[in-house]
Order: sequence, then structure tokens, then C-alpha cells
Amino acid sequence: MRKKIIAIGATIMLIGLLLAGCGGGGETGSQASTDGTYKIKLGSPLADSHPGHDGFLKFKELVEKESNGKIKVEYFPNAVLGGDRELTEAVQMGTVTMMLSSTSPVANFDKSFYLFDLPFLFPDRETAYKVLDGPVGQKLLDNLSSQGIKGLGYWENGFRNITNSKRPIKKLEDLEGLKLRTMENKLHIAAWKQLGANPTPMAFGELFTALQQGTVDGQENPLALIVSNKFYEVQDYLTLSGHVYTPFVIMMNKDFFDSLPQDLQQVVLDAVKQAGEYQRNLIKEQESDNLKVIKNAGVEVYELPKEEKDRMRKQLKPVYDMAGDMIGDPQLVDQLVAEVEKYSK
Ligand code: TK8
Repeated sequence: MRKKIIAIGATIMLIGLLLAGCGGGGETGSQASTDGTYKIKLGSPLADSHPGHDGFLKFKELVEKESNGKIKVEYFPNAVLGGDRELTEAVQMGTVTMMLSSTSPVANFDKSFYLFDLPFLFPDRETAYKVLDGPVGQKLLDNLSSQGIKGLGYWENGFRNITNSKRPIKKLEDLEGLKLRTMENKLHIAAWKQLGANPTPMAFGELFTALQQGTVDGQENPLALIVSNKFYEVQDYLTLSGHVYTPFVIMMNKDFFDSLPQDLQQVVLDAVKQAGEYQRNLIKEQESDNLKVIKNAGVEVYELPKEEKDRMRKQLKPVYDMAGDMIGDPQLVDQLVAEVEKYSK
């Protein structure tokens, strides 16, 4: 009898230790440390010369201050922990706690994110912010929970523009045969094919070398990234096309977020929102300086005329038709279009 009681006691102790173990701090960063503090291991795929870096420094400052030190942020910029896909997978596993990615590669994890790859969707930033910070943006953040991810909010990557080293892109026909690097996203690939280019999907981290070596002729990104990653050094032409507005989505390991007490969850959400407003403003303020940097580097800059944008929209009709099936939620597409119309009046 005595042996049986000892055996039951040992089992209870073992279960207790196991529970304490998964409650203790640890490499996964998915629970509180023994001293009751929480460590956020934060990874960014962006260079520390990009406003996304300033955004994360602001986030770290806010969340450590507002949590009275209960949350500590260990921040790794410059893609030292990986690019969009690697970081998203790491956050799913909990080996990284929090990160950002462009929404386009996230569509490979949750197809509703194809929504934001629709060309010429947003007429301006203000409309984009209202849609992203409203019910449609929230729905996509909520969709991420099935991937073990807590979507926290959206910051700005921006309106994408085309650079290349072959020829000025002034009209639709100038895209013919251009070897253009695209993000690893089926809708982007289909759209550039439909416009006559020769799309090459590639991770962002490989892009500078590919441009430098001529593996691809060009790429398309917002001005802030063209400057932060010095693409202007290896490109001769820039066309201000603004063909897609890409957001950054801020993501956190869901187990970690759920392990936070309610008040600290709110501290994290508020810090992401405030740091996001700060980051969005920085990008806007730096726009004209970024253009100057590109021009001063000797890049020829062209503005894509409205009539050419209209021709591209028309040419892209099959892609718009296909997007509905790719996104897999026709109501969501209708809701998005209605929101854009409502806000862009
Ligand atoms: C940065 C990328 C980048 C995106 C791209 O990691 O891949 O061209 O625009 O912002 O997410």
C-alpha cells in the first residue's frame, strides 16, 4: 500500500514539474519566465535603415515602459533571424515570438491575404489605412489564428514601383519580356505574366545580388525599400507606377500572446498600433527624400501616365477574375471592394 501512495505522489510531482516546465521561461519564449516577466524575441527581415526598424524600436520602448518592465523585447533586425517565410514559420513554431512580413508571402500560409495583392486596389494611403484598420483587415488577422499566429496589426510597406536596368518603362508594351523579380506569390506572378513580363519569384534577401549579377532585369518595391536596400545602385530606370499597395503584417506566436495576462495583451496591441502610426508617418515624411536619393544616384525616373495604368487594369481583367477563387471567399472580396468605394469617395 505504502509503495502505491509513493508511486501516486511521484506521478503527481512529475505532472507538476512538467506543467511548471511548460510554464517556465525557455528558448521557445512562449511563456512567462520564472520571475514573472515575458521575453519577446522579435525578428525583422528589414534593414535597420528602413522605417520599419524605427517602428520596432518604438514598439520595444512602448511595450517595456507600459508593462513596467514585465515584458522585455530582444530585437533582431537586418534579417539575422531570416526573411519573411523563415520568420513566419519560426513564429508558428514559437522559436521566434514576433515579426513582420509583407502580406504577399503570407498568402502562402492563409490565402485570404491575396486580397491585398489585387493591382490598383487602393487609390491612396488613407483608404488603405481605413480598410486595413477596419473589419476587413481584422478578419484577415483573425484568420491567422488557424496557423498558430496572432495577427497584431498592419504597418506600411507602401505603393510598389518598378525599377529595371534594360529600358525606361513608360507604357504597357515596355514590360514585354522583362525579367522581373516578384515576391513568392501566385497572384503577383500571374499579374506580371498577364502584362507581358517574365516574372521570377524570389525571396527578398536574394534580390540585390540577382539585380547586380543581371539574373533578373528588374524588380518592384516601394521607394523606402529601394533606398534602404540600395537597389538604385544596380538599377538604371525607375517608373512610379504604384501598381500595388503592400502592407506589412505584424505577427506573434499565438501561444505566447494567449499566455499573457489580459492587461499585457492590451499593452502589446496598443504598442503595435502606436508604433505603426509612427512608422506610417516616417515613410510618408521620407518619400520625397527617398526619390531625391534615387535621382541623385543617376537613375532615370518616369511617372506612369494614368492612361497606361487604365490599360494595365484592363489587361489584368483575367487576373481579377481569377483572384476571387484564389482568395476563396467571394463575400470578403465584395466587402473589400465596398469598403474601398466607401472610403475613397
Ligand atoms: C521584406 C519583403 C519586402 C517585399 C518584397 O522582407 O519581398 O519585395 O516588398 O518588403 O517583405
